[in-house]
Amino acid sequence: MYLSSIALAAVLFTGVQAHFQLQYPIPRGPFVEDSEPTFCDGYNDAVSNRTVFPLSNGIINMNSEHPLWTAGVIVSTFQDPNNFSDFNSSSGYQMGVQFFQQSGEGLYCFPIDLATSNISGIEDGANVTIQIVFDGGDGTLYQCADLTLSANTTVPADTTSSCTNVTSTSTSTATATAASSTSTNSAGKEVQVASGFIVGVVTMMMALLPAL
Ligand SMILES: [Cu+2]
Repeated sequence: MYLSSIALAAVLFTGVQAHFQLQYPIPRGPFVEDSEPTFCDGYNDAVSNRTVFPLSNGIINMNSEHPLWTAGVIVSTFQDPNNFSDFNSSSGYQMGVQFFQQSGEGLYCFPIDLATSNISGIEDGANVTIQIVFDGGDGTLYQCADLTLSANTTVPADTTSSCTNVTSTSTSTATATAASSTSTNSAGKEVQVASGFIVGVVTMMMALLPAL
């Protein structure tokens, strides 16, 4: 009896500790754990006080409370995207960051370069919404941030300084360039392996995104 109570408490504790929280850019509203399995963490409408966000070399900063997880970012160019289809185009979900898998709990940063995303309507001054899609093993979770893109702004210093796993966004840009070139250096090979791995993750995650 005593042991089973401990086991139940452990399960409940895990549930409370789970999920992820978007740190930067600031989400539509305060984190609501119970709503995170739904569109934009339950916040259906765009906010009026948008974050002015870098058109190029942006960063997403989030806190993962799962040890192994997959994440990606979908983008809408609607003024008030309030359902998943607003993040879609005729060719599928508009990806700001392709799905990737990562291990580790705590703060994590990853680059987002919307200028090179090939999404129609992405330009200096555009109002867009990004939705972070996350799966740490207990279902697909969502948080949104409403942005105004700017070619003349950069990620705040206090955000970049907390990104211990990301030393430079320009490094990431260089890596992406290497992936599409015929370079045969060690960095290029590493990227090619990663790309093949990501294809599998994308296939898995696309099945978890709502069909449109
Ligand atoms: Cu969770």
